[in-house]
Amino acid sequence: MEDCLFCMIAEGKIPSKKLYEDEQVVAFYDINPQAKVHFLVVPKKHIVSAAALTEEDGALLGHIFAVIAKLAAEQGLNNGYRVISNVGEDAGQTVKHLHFHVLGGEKLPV
Ligand code: DGP
Repeated sequence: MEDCLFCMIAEGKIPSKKLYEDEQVVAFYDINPQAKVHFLVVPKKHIVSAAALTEEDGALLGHIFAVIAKLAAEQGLNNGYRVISNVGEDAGQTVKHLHFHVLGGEKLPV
């Protein structure tokens, strides 16, 4: 989708520090890290937020969480990590393309 930051990152039109990419998802480090390790896992398909997911996205979501687990292990997050997806204004969603924050590498505030 034009004018979507994460579509442009997924397409390589805007540079990012990528950790992983396959035909369905891309993962890259957050530009404004909120923990020692903070990366984003993003479907290449343009979905506005988790609120726009449908039953048809079930396999994609399963894949996303498998990728999150693999990357978290590779990043050494063996003591745990947090997965967050902000939905809408009240949650502070700034990029209107579904993404999962993965935070860890230290004890996170509760
Ligand atoms: P959210 O508030 O949930 O919509 O989070 C969006 C995140 O995206 C935020 O933590 C900062 C990150 N971000 C915004 N622009 C860029 C960018 O150009 N590159 C990277 N790597 N991250 C970005």
